[in-house]
Amino acid sequence: MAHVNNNLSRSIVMLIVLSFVAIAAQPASASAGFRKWINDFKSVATKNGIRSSTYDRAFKGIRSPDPEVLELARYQPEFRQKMWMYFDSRVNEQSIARGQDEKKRWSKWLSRIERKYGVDRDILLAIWSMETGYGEALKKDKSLRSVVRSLATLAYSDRRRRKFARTQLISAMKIVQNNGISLNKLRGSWAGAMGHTQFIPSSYRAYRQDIDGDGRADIWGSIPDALATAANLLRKNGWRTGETWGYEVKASKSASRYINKTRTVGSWAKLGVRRANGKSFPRSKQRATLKFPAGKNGPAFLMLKNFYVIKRYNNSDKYALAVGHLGDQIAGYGDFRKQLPRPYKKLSFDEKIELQSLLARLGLYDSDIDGKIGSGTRSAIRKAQIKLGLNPDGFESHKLLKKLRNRG
Ligand SMILES: [Ca+2]
Repeated sequence: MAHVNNNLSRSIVMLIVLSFVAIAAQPASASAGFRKWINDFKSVATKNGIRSSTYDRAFKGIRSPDPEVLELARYQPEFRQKMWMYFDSRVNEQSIARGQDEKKRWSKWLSRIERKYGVDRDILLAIWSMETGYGEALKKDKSLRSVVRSLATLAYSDRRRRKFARTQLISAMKIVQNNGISLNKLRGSWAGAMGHTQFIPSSYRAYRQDIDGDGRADIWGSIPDALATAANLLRKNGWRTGETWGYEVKASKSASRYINKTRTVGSWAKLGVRRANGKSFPRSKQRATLKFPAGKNGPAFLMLKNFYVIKRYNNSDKYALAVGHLGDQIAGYGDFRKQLPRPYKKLSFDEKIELQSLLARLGLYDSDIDGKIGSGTRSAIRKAQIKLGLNPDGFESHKLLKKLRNRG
């Protein structure tokens, strides 16, 4: 326990020292260098069709890099979070129920979008949920940042993303200059993703759709436009209408030797691969890849073409599987037959609410009682675990819940 506390306080001291260094080092050199960069980049932008007046307007008031952008660029949940944590926070009772509500609310538009692009409505709803929580993230103005400043920061300071950021920056200015979108809409994620379905500027320009017909492809303010734009991206990247993204399967020992290999569904079946729900495969000639996304102890899948099309949205197996799984559950199918490996048995939504309430009563937690176990709840759990003499892993468990109940 002391060991943990020592480490914690040491890292806090380090953090404080580092931020002083950063504050001391930043203003004079970094900001001046950044402003010079903005000046120099103007000629690149104008060569690429950006008018001088557009450029000046886009950069008005931007005088220093956004240090948080570089922090966020280093942390990407798709690569860092364990599978069960990633899924629990995205595919859960709330995101499924809300998806089913939104499906009713937008059913006319969704039918029209399905007809026009051939993309399944449940997948589009799942993408909307994954990207912005059905638009909820756009309401938190504090977490939205200036896309121009974010991209300029990356172009100036992040060598690995420099090329990406320069291209996106030009595209962002073209959106304002050529696509009838006002400058104040250019707010979004650290990487410049914007609107309900989180498009980076170049993808917006490539896939934008104005399905409601008001003359603007408004992924910020029009849900039909945002969903149609997402559908268009999937269609143009080869979405197969009427097909699923993949099957949960039971893989025989002999099949498991061919992990991440691709063959036809029929040939997988010959190797002893069966659907987890016992049904037969509807098409035997499709090509499919065997995956164990959470390792050999987790569920196995045969991934079809549409899985890889979803990855064009966000190039991560975790992301694509979560979209597919959430879409299936919005459509009314059940959970995976085989659970994701997790350190403790899953708490229900009501139990998560109870856990947060008990943590709040102990004075360890003062954020929303919303059943979402995020970093705030985890840090409260860690404090409670230390108090109760449990291993402070920060994970929600029935054992912890029981102990807290007994104290309350
Ligand atoms: Ca529109």
